[in-house]
Amino acid sequence: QAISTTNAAPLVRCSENGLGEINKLLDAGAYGVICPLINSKEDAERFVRACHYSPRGGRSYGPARGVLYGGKDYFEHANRTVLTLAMIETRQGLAAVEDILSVPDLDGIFIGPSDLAIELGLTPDSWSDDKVDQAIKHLIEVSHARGKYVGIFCGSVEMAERMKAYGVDMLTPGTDVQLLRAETSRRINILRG
Ligand code: 3PY
Ligand code: MG
Repeated sequence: QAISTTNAAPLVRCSENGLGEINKLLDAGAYGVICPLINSKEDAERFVRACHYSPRGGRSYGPARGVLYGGKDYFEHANRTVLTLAMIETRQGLAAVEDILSVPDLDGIFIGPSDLAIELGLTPDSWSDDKVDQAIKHLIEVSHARGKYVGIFCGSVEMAERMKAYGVDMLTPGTDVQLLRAETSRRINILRG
C-alpha cells in the first residue's frame, strides 16, 4: 500500500517456490517476484507457472489489490507484465543457469552472493573473493547473452558500485536494517559533535 503512493514498481521476494504464497503476493499487488533457491530448470518452470495464469501457468484468479494497480484489464496484461526473477545462489543453480535461463517467460535471474559464497566454501561476506567474483561475472554474461535481466543483492555500497560497473540491471544496496542503522549512526554522530 505504501509503494502504491509512489512511482516505484512493487517487487516481492517470496520465502519459497510455492504456488500458494506466490499467488497471495501477486494478488496483493506485487508486479514482480524474486524467488530464492532456484536450482534447476524444473524449479524455474514451477516458479514461472506460479506467476502466470493458464494456459502458461497455474496461477488462480483473485487479484484483490492487483486490479488497483493494473486497472480493470489487469487480467489481460498480467501474464506479460509480472516480472519473474529466479535467484541463483547455489552451486547447483550456478551449474544449471543456462537451463534455467532457457525457461520461457522467465525474465531473468537475481544473484544471492552470500549463499553463493557459502556454497563455494567461503564465509557469507566474501563478496569480493575471486571465486565469487568470477561466478557473478559468469552469471551476468550468460544472462545478458540471452537478453535476460540480472539483479543482485549487495551487502555494501562498495559492492553495489562494483556491480553497477559490471552492468547489472538492478541491485539492492543493502537491507532495510543496514540502511536504518547507517543513517541513525550518522545523525547521532553529528549531534554528538
Ligand atoms: C544471498 O546473498 O544469499 C541472498 O539471498 C541475498 O539476498
Ligand atoms: Mg540467499
